[in-house]
Amino acid sequence: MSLGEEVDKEAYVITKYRVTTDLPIEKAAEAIAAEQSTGTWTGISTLNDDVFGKYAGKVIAIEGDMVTIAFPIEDFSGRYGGVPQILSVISGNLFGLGALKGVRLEDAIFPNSFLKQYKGPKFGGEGIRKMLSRPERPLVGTIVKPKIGLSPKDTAAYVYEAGVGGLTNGKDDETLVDQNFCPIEERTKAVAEALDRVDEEGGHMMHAINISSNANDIVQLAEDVQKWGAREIMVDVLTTGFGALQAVAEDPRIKVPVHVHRTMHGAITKDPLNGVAMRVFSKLVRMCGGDALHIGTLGVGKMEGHMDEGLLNLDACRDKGVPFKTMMPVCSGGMYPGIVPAVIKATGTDVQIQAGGGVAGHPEGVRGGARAMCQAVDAAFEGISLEEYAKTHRELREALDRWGSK
Ligand code: RUB
Ligand code: CA
Repeated sequence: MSLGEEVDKEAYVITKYRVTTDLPIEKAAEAIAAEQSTGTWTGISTLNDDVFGKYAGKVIAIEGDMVTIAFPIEDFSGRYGGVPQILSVISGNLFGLGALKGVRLEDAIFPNSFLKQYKGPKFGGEGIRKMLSRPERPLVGTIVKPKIGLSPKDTAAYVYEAGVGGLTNGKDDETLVDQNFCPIEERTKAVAEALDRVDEEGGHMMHAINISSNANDIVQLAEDVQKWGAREIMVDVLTTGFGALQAVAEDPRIKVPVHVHRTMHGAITKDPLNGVAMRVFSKLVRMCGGDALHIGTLGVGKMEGHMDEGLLNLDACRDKGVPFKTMMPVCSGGMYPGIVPAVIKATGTDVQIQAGGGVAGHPEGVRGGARAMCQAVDAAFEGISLEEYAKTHRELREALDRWGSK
């Protein structure tokens, strides 16, 4: 195979790298292809033509600084290995190559026959919508704030207020798991009781309990929190690991959706010339069974991120070309009512809009903040301007007065 040649898409994992180097780009591309497949730093007597032909990564295109490399599907492990082994090939040692000033894995395209080894989301966006009896409108969520420090009782009180204010989703923050001030068993039970009370008052809400923990604990902990009444669980995928996410999501005993947080992704995804694009992680999360995943606020909220990157993440959640249910994309990070229409305009309505400070910081407290977020979502869904909607919706008016709009 040579540059420009068509490849059999079922026989290769196709990867795209943005490369910054002083070497001729062809040489740099070959170095990546070799390092990540059969190569080492010098010629070796044990590499014969047969092995090279079957297993070597092949540079199939170079456009500007973008290099496309096809890795034979045989380079990827079968029964054992999973995403850890995939990452080790497509985003492994190459980052250490001295010849490269920068390299960023922008995309990875897997053959559908390969993807079929994975189960994907058990519930997906549609399943979550069904559980919440909310077929069309964007889901509206909150992250309990302050992110740490509240007791189980105070956490449950927050969740109750959010639920009666109309929110569909709540979640623990990414750093809260089982600290002394808020043990997970007590918190899960208290939140479950709060959600039951929300149901009794006509609401529909789920709250994701953060179970991010060690590999030898996480599946058992998922089962435990489910037994204690959790309606959803949360995994910080990059700190906990894709294998752990997959183990939890694929466990047949787990019958609640998995909300996936991407804390730490910025360390890897933020530099436009080095690292791994979030889109690649989004694809892997979907393979491993995440039902909902943070995708950023498409350049609007506090976590920066570019609109284009956000749209690529969105596409990874919803792409119908892969054999999995779609994931619910979660827009979160510096969200408040005034920016909801701009975000929904970019994402469409099949999205979870989520605010922590933008709910808890409302002048009327959590219930008022929940109402204001729901009102903003309703206005955007119905195509009414926030200013117009706020004439008849007090909580939205107060939110606009406090935080403005974009
Ligand atoms: C947001 C928050 C989440 C961020 C993470 O809180 O707690 O951790 O969404 O960022 P707040 P991302 O609403 O108060 O800003 O979603 O980009 O991964
Ligand atoms: Ca957070």
